[in-house]
Amino acid sequence: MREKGLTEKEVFRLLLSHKEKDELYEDGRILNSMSTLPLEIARKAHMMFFETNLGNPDLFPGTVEMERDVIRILSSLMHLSPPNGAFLSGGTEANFTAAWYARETRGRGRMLVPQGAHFSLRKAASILGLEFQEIPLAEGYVMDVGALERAMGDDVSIVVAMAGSTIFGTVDPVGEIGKVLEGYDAHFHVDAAFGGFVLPFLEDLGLFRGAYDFRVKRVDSLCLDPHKMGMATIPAGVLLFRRDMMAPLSFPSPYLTREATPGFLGTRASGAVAATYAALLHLGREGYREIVRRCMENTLFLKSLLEDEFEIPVDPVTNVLNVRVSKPVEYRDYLREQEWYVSAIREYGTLRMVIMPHLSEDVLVEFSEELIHAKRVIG
Ligand code: 0PR
Repeated sequence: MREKGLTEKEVFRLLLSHKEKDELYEDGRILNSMSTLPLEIARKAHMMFFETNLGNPDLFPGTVEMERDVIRILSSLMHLSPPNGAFLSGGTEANFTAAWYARETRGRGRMLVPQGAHFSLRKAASILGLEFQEIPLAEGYVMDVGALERAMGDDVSIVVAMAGSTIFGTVDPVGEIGKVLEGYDAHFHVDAAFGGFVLPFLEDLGLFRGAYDFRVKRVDSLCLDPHKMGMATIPAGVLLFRRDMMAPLSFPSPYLTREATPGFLGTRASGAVAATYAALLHLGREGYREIVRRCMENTLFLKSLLEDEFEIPVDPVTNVLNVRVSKPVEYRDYLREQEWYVSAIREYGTLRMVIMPHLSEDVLVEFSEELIHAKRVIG
């Protein structure tokens, strides 16, 4: 550490030099991210509450109220009544918390997830000492319910279904999975980190049918991320649950005014809670619907630009598009040299593009030309 501090001007010059190296969502060349430029009002709300600590709720009852409102609004969006949940830092912490609860209540059994489920689940299983087991996918890249049925047993602690999967954006048959689980005690968690802020609005638009949330009675918990399609700031994840899950995950905190503190984190950032609150109130259902409509239109537009040149393994269900390529990593690296960012999915031999709100039609045309050019170069 330097002995004498720098002036504000000097520090900002350094900050700027780092910022200049970063990519900007605004430039529209980021197609590998599930986060986007937050709403302006979310950014402002975040700044208003950046020093508030939700780990010390007695000092910040106003922030606690906001958190409760967010849980109430999102519970209603996911058909959970009465409202019940926790504001966390993202999908990783939410998936971990669901698995943690399962282990505390069901013991150290197996965790069953569909193949290609987000790696945060494998991480949670590793930390918690659960046996991680992948269930193969059926047609349409969703969990094979028959295979799940064969894999089930009384030693399963938790089953996870995806509603908007990371790789394909697909939605597992949550209702059918719920039926399979009826005879078992396993915890049933839905990872809607990405799809939670997409599917309700696709339903409004008549573009998606099927239950993925608490309308399925067997669903115990579900997570959705305001810092993905929720247009809020990072770090924002929400875990909703039918029965209180935090009680078994609470630990004595005698020197605080509360006797027990729930969940994994201690000091908890509140800026993203305020940002989520602001985004939800400002956009309303109509605002989110318009954002999702545009993302979905853009996804189908990009598909139309690419489908003559590339095989499309699955018709986009949400705003995620995969195209089959000969060498995914080479394609990704080639595109990165041209400052286009996509994900290489080695297991399935595809490139994945997430069509977030920061992407425009013009940019997608430019991108498709570059990708088709890559095919000429790489083959
Ligand atoms: N569940 C699902 C379905 C996800 O897609 C993700 C993240 C998570 C859980 C974990 O959420 P947090 O990252 O908020 O904890 N999906 C993104 C992805 O893997 C996150 C991401 C994006 C990671 C870009 C790396 C990256 O370069 O695509």
